[in-house]
Amino acid sequence: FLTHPGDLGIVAVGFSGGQGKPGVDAAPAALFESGLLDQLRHDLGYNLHGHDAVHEYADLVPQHDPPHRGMKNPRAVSAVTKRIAEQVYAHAREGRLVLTLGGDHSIAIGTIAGTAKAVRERFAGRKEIAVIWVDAHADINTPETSGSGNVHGMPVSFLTGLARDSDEQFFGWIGDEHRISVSKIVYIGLRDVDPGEKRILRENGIKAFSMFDIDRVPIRSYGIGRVMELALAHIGADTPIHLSFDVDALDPMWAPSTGTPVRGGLTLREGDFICEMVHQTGSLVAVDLVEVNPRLGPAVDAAHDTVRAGCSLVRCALGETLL
Ligand code: NNH
Ligand code: MN
Ligand code: MN
Ligand code: MN
Repeated sequence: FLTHPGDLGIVAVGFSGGQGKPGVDAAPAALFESGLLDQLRHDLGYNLHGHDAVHEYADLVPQHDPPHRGMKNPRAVSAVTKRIAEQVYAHAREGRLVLTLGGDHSIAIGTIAGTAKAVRERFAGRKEIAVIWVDAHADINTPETSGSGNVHGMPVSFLTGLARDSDEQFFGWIGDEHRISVSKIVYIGLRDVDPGEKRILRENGIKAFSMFDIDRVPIRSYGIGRVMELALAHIGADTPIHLSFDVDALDPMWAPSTGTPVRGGLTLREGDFICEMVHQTGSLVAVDLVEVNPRLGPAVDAAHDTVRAGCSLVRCALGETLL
């Protein structure tokens, strides 16, 4: 799918408006400071594009942004994700693999909208992307089922059309060309899913592998290897893949510095393995790494550990650890 597989478009998003905790906007700079760009350039040999700026989108964030249908910062998140969709689309249209560094997970509204549109155009509507969503959470609340009003818990409902708004300034800009079908999403790592989200997953027959499925206890669980086989089989060969990785999928032991840590998660090795398996398909078109918050965490090393884990996931998704 990639016309230039060695070319990597980078979108660094310093935005935190999809949730309430400041600091997640500082993740791209922290990842850069820890040497991620040099690793991608020198160790992995990518030609980087767009890596010199961390975007803050200050011009798109209004002074006054009262809730709409219970969503917090709705105008800001809508406008910023619309811009991100354009940025990701511009890279993908050039045949580049696209790496987006968040920022909170609301930004996936933009990244996935951008790749979905680029892939549809490239294949004249004959191909659709699949999305592998690695997360402790399903992020498929509608504005109406959400208990928090945080848009980072809603991106999948807007991307699938389960949530819609006709007003341009409240995600009305999302068109059919940006959407993905519910049959093309696979979740991995779920362990904190809201009641309304469970109903949405069930009613739409959405493929999801929870921590139970990944468990190492060989009862009715599969283990991560079998889960990845099943996940990729569900997507099918020759399908462009967008990997959206929320660092809170990892156990807080590995990634403590994140807004909503949930114990009982993936080991770093399992996270890396997911990324390696996806890389190995040769079908990867875009990767998001989100919810690293270097300002949070219990201990002094927490932020450092989380940033390092994030770098490791990205390098694995981009092929470093495969011989
Ligand atoms: N499900 C909750 C909500 O809708 C929490 C979402 N938090 C996340 N998602 N970090 O990945 O607000
Ligand atoms: Mn998430
Ligand atoms: Mn999450
Ligand atoms: Mn490779």
